[in-house]
Amino acid sequence: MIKIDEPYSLRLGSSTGISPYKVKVERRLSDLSGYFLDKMLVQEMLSMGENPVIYEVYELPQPPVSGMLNVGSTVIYPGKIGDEYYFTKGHFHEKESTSEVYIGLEGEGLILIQDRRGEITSLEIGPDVLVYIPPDTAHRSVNTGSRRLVFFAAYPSDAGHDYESIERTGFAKVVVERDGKPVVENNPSFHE
Ligand code: S6P
Ligand code: ZN
Repeated sequence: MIKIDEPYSLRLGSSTGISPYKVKVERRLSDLSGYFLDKMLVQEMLSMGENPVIYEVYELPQPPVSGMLNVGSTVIYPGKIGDEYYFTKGHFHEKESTSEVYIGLEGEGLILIQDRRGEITSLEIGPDVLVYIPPDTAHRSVNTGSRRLVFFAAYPSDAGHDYESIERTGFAKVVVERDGKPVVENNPSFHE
């Protein structure tokens, strides 16, 4: 058993990305209904009782105290809503000075990183790739592959999550399939 404040080691990989973990969060289509471009399709799927798991987060959280780190993993399942690949909600950290590091474990995808002015960068993630997320940027992960995308994350435990700010504007880009390949396009519903 891992105890707060004491040194620990854990294992990366397997079905949950990290083991052991303490908290599991599951996000289904119904939790993300306003997020995908094709809202009609989402409503149609939900009304037919189709509510797939889009992603799961496994975490070993610490108390929200400056200097401590949370570690976790995210598993995004392969799939699309229309042409749009499955993704995470995306968030800024409430404490704007906090950054984060992701390390790819399995599968392939893109991390969208957007600053307060709406400037956006997309970076590939996959096994043995580290992605650095600077302070005060919103981040969303997208599974562009045909298998699970799994990555490890470490971030200050007092960072907090602000989902509302980025939900209001949306991300400036979307990741969609065109001719069988992932393409990053301007988001027609983005508003600054
Ligand atoms: C936490 C870190 C990740 C995400 C996870 C799910 O700061 O960035 O653990 O929480 O990838 O994404 P979201 O946007 O639903 O929290
Ligand atoms: Zn984060």
